Amino acid sequence: MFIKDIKVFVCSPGRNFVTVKVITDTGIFGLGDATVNGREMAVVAFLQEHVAPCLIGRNPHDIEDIWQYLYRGVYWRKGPINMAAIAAIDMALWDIKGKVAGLPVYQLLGGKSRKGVTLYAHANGESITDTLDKAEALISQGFKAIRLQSAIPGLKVTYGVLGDKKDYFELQGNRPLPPEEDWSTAKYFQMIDELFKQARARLGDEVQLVHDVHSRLTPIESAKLGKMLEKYNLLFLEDASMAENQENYRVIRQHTTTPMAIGETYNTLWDCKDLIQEQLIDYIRVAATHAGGITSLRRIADFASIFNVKTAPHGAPDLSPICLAAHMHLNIWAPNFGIQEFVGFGNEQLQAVFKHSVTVENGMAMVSDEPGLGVDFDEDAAKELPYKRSYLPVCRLEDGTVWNW
Ligand code: GCO
Ligand code: MG
Repeated sequence: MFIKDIKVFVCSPGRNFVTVKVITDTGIFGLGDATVNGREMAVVAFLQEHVAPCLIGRNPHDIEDIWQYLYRGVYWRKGPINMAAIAAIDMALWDIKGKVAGLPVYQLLGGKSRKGVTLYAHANGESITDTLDKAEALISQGFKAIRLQSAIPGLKVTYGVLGDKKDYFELQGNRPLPPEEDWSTAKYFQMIDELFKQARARLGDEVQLVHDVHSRLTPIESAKLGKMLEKYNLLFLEDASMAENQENYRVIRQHTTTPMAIGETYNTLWDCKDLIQEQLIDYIRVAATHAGGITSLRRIADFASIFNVKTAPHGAPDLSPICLAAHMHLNIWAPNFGIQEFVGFGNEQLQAVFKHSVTVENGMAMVSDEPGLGVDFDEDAAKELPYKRSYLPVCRLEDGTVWNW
């Protein structure tokens, strides 16, 4: 069996997605997600020009050797574009191996460690009341864990709060240049305690609560926030501060017992090695698409398990259903799985392009027993929805200084 062709597609069913199809001489193919939001065409060119030519003729079963060839074998390691390309090839090869074996990928990883995959859903509101109305609706659908984001009074836009007018799955702004958003730490601190105070009063103590700070705070501000929210017993605070300098989390950890989660922008184990090894975080949120695929995420999960760090894979709408499928197989296997972020299955266009076999009931997702990853990609439907240039927003403080988005 050998790799005969590698096709790269970019389509926009509401948002841009980069999809890789690895085709073998037997006709069996595998699919991978290589989407890097706002940098899609860089991954397409990288895959077509620099990765695909090296793999034609190779045995698709050599997943580990191909991973090492593309990572260790290359002088230019790491980086989001490189690792997304490696990730997509890796997912596609696991998909092929499963299809050849007639087994779902989780069986190749070692089988199930649990019945189903617990999800956290998003409640995003224009006000605290609006956010909690949405949270109540999700709880009544069976969700046991909810991420709360509420608009910050006095700011034009708040991360994660799109209102009812916009579809979360649609292009962020759909503008040919990056939209701008504003930020004020002082205004945020005026809102955040009240959000969780009212949340516990209305939703009770049982529901698990999560909040994404989206890296807007300095380490000492994160420490203050964690301490302030301790009484509301969060499952975790996500991306409280940037951790390009992993030492930052030592400052946070010295002051608060609120659990910390980070990792959605990380590309390798090296980006989170110290955070895990020194037990500065509680959940590692790396995504298969952005951190080197199933081979790499399996390694990160195993490393994290030694230090009591759980996995909580990124599940934003800019990861394609192929990535969600890869996460599902990892989640059902990983002994140290924590929780999966979940924003729904997207609009009709998205579901027409990507066919998946994940089901959700009572806040829990089930992985199907289809061989491989259990996803399919409709090339014709994708062709009807061409790529549109789009950017994530840029953030500025109120005095105009560029800040972390
Ligand atoms: C999340 C993320 C996303 C990101 C998006 C950027 O926790 O779901 O923070 O909302 O902002 O994936 O590409
Ligand atoms: Mg996040």
